[in-house]
Amino acid sequence: MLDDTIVAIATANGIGSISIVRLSGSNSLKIALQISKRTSLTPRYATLSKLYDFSDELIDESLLIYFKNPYSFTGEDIVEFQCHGGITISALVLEACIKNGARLANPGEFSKRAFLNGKIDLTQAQAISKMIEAKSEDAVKLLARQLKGELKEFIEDIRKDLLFMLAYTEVNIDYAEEDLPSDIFEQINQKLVKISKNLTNTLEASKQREGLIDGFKVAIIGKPNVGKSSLLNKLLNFNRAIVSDIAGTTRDTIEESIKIGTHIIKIIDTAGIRQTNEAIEKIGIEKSIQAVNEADLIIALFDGSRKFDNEDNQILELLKNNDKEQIIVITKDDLEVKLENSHLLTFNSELLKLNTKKEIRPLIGKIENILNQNTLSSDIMLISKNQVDEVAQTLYNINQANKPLQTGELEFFAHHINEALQHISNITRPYEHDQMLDIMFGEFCLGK
Ligand SMILES: Nc1nc2c(ncn2[C@@H]2O[C@H](COP(=O)(O)OP(=O)(O)OP(=O)(O)O)[C@@H](O)[C@H]2O)c(=O)[nH]1
Ligand SMILES: [Mg+2]
Repeated sequence: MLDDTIVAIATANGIGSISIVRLSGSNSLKIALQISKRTSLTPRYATLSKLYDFSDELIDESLLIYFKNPYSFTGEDIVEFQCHGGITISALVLEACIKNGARLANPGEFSKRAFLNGKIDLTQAQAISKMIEAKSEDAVKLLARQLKGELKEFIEDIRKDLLFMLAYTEVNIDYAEEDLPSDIFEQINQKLVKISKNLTNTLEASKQREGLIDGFKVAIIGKPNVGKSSLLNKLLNFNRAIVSDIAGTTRDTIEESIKIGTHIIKIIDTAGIRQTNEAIEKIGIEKSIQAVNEADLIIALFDGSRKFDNEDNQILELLKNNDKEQIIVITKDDLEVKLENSHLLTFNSELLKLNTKKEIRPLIGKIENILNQNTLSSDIMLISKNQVDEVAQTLYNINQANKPLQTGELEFFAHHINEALQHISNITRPYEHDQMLDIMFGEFCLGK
């Protein structure tokens, strides 16, 4: 039900100097006046006021801000209570609101109302939820662009072009051709080519930077005993993983978060990969391979103090068979060199020699460079799987529409454009065909 009034604690649940309780809905002002025993609140003014519970006992003195509809985040009447911090005071204010008729909001319900009231579209709603969990400064900046409406405008432009094509094609199918501009199909063709190019770029840019929003994953791999766990510990600056000279020490993947440059990344230490009949080690090795598949960047370790062997070769094969970013490291640089580099020189990337007991700054620098390459650009970016899927479907239909346009099979062409329109609209605001055609026909003013 949209006309009930919802309430929630908007700030994180914990100790802090202020916590905010937020009401939204038609009874927000009435409830706030009851709790504060005031007769009015001026919209957009901060009013210092005492607050009382249902049995008239004083619970806090807080700042109240009233946002009158439609000039609020949700488009409804909103009142925010900026109470003193901590868990207890905000819980008391929340309870007072509920006793006075508000309902506890469901997760995301404020944003949902903003969407339903047309204050934000789906791209902006998604940007808000991702922003809260953003793992890097670049991700925040990108999401801020999206919140401002960058993706929304990009999609809107494509939508308008598709609608233009569809409207003219349907008119052409249904009415006489002489009413239409003579170069209409050339115009449509040009728009089609432009959209296809833009969407292809967007998909590619988004795939390259997949880890930007959810945090990049970096997997450390290598045969047993090369020094993977030693490297993890060094990166974390504490002894997180057991290190020993027994091959097969790490049995399970170990995931930790660290900050490199402006990025919070997930670093994964894996079980050494080798042939084994040992059941548990086998499961661990399967998880290592899974970590390789899920990672954005692979750090592959080779032991400089041992000769290149079959186990190293297995790691090389893994690297050759995927297109992830890779850093090749030769470990134990302090010991006598026995590894023949020739096996590793098949790779384009330079070999980084490391002694994990000493300095690993060159490696950190290299990781940071790779992460930076995969971050901000002026390209339009998609931030979720559903956006990527919908754009891919749109692009598919745009490309399918090309042939029937050339051969004059306008029904087929219209079918694909219509499909494209449905998919692109799912990103911002699901679309209803009849309604939109009415609008477009009105706008085109064919006057017939
Ligand atoms: N001299 C030297 N020894 C190292 C270096 N890095 C690691 N080691 C030693 O190599 C041995 C294996 O190190 P780990 O970090 O446990 O190796 P791992 O790759 O995690 O091994 P598994 O978990 O068994 O796959 C330990 O005895 C480490 O102390 C290094 O840079 N120099
Ligand atoms: Mg280990």
